[in-house]
Amino acid sequence: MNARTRTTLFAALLLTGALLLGATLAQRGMGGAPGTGYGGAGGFGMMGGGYGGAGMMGQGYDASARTLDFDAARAMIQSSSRGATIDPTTNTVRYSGTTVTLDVIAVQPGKPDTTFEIAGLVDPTVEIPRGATVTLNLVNMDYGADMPHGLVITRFPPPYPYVAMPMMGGGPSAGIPPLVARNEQDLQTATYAAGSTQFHATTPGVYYYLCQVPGHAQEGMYGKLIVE
Ligand SMILES: [Cu+2]
Repeated sequence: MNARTRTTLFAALLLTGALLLGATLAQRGMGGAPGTGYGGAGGFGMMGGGYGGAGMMGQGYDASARTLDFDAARAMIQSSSRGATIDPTTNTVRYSGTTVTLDVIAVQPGKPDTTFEIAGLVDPTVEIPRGATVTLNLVNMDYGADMPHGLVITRFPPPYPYVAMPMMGGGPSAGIPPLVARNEQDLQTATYAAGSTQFHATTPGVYYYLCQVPGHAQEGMYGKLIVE
């Protein structure tokens, strides 16, 4: 970890702490499991204050965290294609129906650094039908103490500055706070932090999903999300 990455991590911790202020929602499924999030007991925050913006997509502020083993993380890579129409040419993943499960991998092994993978595509455009209830799952498969990754959905378009969050005006509509990197280099024996949240895609339009860890969205860790 060099000085810059240490600074990045520290900034991420500060950011996460700030987001926890005012978070009062009951926590769900977060009781223990060291290493699944920041701050230990009670530390894996709800989206409360900082995320309670305009509610453009409604009810996206609750999140829960858990730890997956390699098989479970791999199963999530596989399930990320389920129910989706995948177009590698346009780098688009389209979902249909009223219930959508959106499985997102942060830095899937074998893919580029500082990216999201959905259905095998890197930072794809995601299309979701209007009115769908979306379960958003994120697993961080990256390695390195300086490699937490989270995900927020916002109207705010790229390019993103080093610290993207304050630029978002009314705030993100949904998201998952940063998840720690996997705990060891060996993929088979490592454990992986995962988080989930639900939101309703109530308002059509163009949104963006991005990693809120400082520097990551600036480096390109984002994609477009269209509610049709
Ligand atoms: Cu990130």
